[in-house]
Amino acid sequence: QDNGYDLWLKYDKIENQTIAKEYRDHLKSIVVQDADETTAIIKKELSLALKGLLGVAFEPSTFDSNINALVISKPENLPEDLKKSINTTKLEKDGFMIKAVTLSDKMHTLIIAKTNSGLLYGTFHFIRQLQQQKNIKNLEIVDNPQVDLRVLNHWDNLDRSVERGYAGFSIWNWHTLPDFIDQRYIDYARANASIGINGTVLTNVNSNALILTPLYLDKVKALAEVFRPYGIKVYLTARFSAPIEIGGLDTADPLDPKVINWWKTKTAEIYKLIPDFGGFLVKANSEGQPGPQNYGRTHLDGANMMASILKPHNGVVMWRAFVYSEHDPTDRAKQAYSEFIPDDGNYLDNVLIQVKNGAIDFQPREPFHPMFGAMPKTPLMMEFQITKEYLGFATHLVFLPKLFEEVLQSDTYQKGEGSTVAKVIDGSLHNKKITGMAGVANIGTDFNWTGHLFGQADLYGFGRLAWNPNLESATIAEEWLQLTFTTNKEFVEPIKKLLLNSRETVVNYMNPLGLHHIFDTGHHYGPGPWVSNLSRPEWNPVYYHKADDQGIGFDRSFTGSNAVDQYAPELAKKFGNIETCPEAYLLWFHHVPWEYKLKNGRTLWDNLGIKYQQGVDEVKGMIKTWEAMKPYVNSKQHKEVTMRLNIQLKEAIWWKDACMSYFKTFSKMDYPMEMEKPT
Ligand code: GCW
Repeated sequence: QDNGYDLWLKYDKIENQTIAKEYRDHLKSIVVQDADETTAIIKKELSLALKGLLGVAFEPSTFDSNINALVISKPENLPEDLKKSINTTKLEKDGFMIKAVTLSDKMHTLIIAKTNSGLLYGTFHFIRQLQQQKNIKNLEIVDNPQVDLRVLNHWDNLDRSVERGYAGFSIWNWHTLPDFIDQRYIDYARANASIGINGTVLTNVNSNALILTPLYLDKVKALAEVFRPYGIKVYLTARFSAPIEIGGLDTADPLDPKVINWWKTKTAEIYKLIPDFGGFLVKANSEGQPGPQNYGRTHLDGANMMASILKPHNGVVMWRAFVYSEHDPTDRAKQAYSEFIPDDGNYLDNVLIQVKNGAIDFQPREPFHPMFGAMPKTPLMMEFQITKEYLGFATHLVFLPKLFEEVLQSDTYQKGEGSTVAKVIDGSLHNKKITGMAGVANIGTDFNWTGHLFGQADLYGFGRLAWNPNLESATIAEEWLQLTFTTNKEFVEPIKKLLLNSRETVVNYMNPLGLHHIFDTGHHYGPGPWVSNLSRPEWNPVYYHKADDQGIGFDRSFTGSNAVDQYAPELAKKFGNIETCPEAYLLWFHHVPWEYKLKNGRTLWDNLGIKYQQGVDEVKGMIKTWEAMKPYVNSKQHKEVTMRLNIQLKEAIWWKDACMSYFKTFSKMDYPMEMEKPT
């Protein structure tokens, strides 16, 4: 029985005979031009797909204009007859074109790309059309990736534990590498390539420097070789103090010639093993990690030092902006902006600043990070978290592409109306030369890769949005459901709705109305708004909700921390005024009196209770909807999802009861009548 291992690459037989016949007629011969490692993968994928979907054995052939053909080729290698029928001016690097062409009564389907990776992406896209049983007669698609670096960040440690990983252990078996190549590595590369991911950072941003030692670099090389034909580059995290820890130096000062030299030699060593190595990802001076500030230097000094060394090798530095310290007691949300913005224009051109979607930390809802759009001269990469650290781990069902879409479609107003975050990320807002999107992976050794079966949708959606940040989450949901389960509308429609609502549901039962970071300490799983005894003030939930006898919420307006001022004037004004601030962000930006009336005429206190209750009720609704889906899902998977939904319901009630009874000690008001009282 299906155990979820195949992800969205399930090639089950197409039951609709009319469609299957039509496909078979159109795919009478398959022509793959070129012969190298990547085209070998393309052939293998096509043979798997055609056998599974249509029961057809795949025989590669040469082009014969008298037989309907699928032709996969770079423009210059196309058979002469076909060259005339295409126009490749819109085709960009790694993009692809799929076009149906009729030539003397025969119908040919062309997949054209300028690079091998492009051909592979085009092939996967074409197979998706078949899986979704789309009409292929008039296909005319040009699809170019809108973002250059589409990378996964694994927070995997060398002992195979995964920081914030909820799907088993790290899939990298460092012990048996480099000689043992686990089939998982190949399947991983295939799955990622199928959604356009072209880079992977193998190690945790918090991990030690051992990965940079020769023993481990040999293992990294082995993985890089598996990934290469799939168009995936390997990157590593570079611990800033590596020159001390593995280099025997007494400093890691980025301006010290010994240190510079150490990084130069190390980098050359890596490129000798892995000529297409992608570069470094760095977490510096954040949460106790070492960095240039330990030596009185800046992020700029650190990033540029590494970038200048990587430059001749065509490598990049992805320097994280997730920085905050206990020394700025007023508002942690402001620190990254203050530290990075002044250096806009001073970073070397192979530095990307990697910015989390919001200014705090992957909360169920945050306003977009004010750095987006505010560094016109510096490439800013998005960092999303695909693993659900603050959204119920791999236990709760929450469809993240909806969250990603909300962030990407937010308007920064940095170049007037319409300056969306998506335009910052795809580089179009300020003509960026290099662009990127990173996702903290939710992959582990669990059979189905992601623990919760529906976690696969988050991975899928991340890849699709990294390719095109303007894709709609509804489109992604529909695609994923059709590929993973069935094209039957009776299933797809209700479950699509369930997916699209699930994000608001988790916000309702965890962090409604702009509440944030009220999770229990360390693990960040359940509620812990009362926690106040941690050593660093900004780790305590009470720092964020600031509930007192008057009200609740963090005043980031002009009267408070003034974090609103980091946004464009239009937004600073809107967010900064309690009357115009969207209710979804109310307690993010304001300390609001308990009795304050919201748009529905009810008090803030009542609204909190109503939202928490709504979250609980919505999970009940999800359970009901899922229950009715039994006929469409295999019984094992159906049962597993049901069990997780039941936990989700229990915990939604836990969140409601814990938070409301704690906040009641301040508000001293009665629960609204809509809310089921804590027992
Ligand atoms: O949210 C915090 C996480 C840490 C993580 C850190 C970061 C990798 O709780 O586990 O460390 O963010 O993003 O650096």
